[in-house]
Amino acid sequence: MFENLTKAPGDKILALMGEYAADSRSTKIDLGVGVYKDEQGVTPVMRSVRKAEERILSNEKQRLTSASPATRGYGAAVLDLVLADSIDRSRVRIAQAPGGTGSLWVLMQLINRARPGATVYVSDPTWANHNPIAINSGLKVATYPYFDPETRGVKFEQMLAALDRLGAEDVVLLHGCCHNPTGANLTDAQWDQVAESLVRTGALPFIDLAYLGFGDGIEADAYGTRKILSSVPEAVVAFSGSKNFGLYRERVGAAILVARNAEQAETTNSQLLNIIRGAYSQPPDHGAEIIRTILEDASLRAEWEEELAVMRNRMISLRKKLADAIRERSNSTDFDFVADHRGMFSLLGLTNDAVEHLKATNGVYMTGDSRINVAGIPEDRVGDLADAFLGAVR
Ligand code: PLP
Ligand code: TYF
Repeated sequence: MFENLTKAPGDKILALMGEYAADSRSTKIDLGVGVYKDEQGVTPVMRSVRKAEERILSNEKQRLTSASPATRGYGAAVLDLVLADSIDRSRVRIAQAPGGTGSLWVLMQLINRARPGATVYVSDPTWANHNPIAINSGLKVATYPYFDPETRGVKFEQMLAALDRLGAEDVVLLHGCCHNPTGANLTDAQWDQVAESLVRTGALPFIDLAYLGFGDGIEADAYGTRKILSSVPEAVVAFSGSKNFGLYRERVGAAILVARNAEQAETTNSQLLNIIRGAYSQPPDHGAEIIRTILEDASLRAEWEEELAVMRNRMISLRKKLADAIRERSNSTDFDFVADHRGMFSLLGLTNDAVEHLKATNGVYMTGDSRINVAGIPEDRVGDLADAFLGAVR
């Protein structure tokens, strides 16, 4: 059987983690893998999460599976968080799913059932896992212009022109906020224009919402998603609770679908549930139960929002410190974009040689496309990093 297989390519981020671990220099800095880290370089378990877990463990009576991944309170709580009152819920369905990745997977499968071999347009560049998930689901992938390497902002005019050329048979994958890998995001006015374009063309918006609350706040970060969903007849959203609840390996997320009307929502949802049943039957429960417990309890929710704000503000402050340090040293505004970006990442726009140089000479690790995880910047090493970046581009 297996003798027919050739070796699959390894995962680049995992390889980078391995390289970093093997580096014996005490001065090394890890700006690679996309997990949040605090001042101590630790990815903490949030206090609100710990309290929710204690409550769950002491109240738990059974571990039976539920009738459907969609029925429990988790779904309603996530819809309240993501959509608020932007859209009539009779057209909306939600299924708890294993992480943002699992949500992307079941929604891509659903799209391929509806329109086999449809093309998903992704931003250039996008998260490395979008392409394989789409291809493995039977879909095709094409790109739309997004990141401008000159300004390190969004090439918005070109993006919009490309979206305007799409048809009702196409799918557009949009990062709801905190774009990975670039950190460059749309303004509210640009989201409005994207929504208008989608209404004109009828292309299906597919929103990947993996960092809600990591940019400018929950409400601000949800603007684009709510705008699109309240404008178009049909859409899907892959929500992840991995980052904003710090629940990475619990694999908690949700697949949300918006249909033209309640009847189509019911039919489409039956297909989604059928895909889930044939894939993994039931999603894992623990992470979802934590999120439900937090969102349904006023005091736990307030504590979670505070903890989320601490993470967000720390990333914004590190962005500003790094941009300031580089400006002071170079007398140039070339790296000011780092302070304008939002979320966990910034794409620096360095050559691969510069990335390799930083690794070899300075022990500074980032992904090969020159994406940095700003949460990995040590507060007391901002000056060293500024020197290293300037040295690498000189
Ligand atoms: N989408 C984007 C853009 C991401 O960056 C990530 C995680 O890094 C995911 C989805 C997947 O999230 P999860 O870990 O919940 O599967
Ligand atoms: O660095 C990235 O872009 C991610 C890493 O639960 C990642 O791919 C992915 C999933 C996850 C934690 C980190």
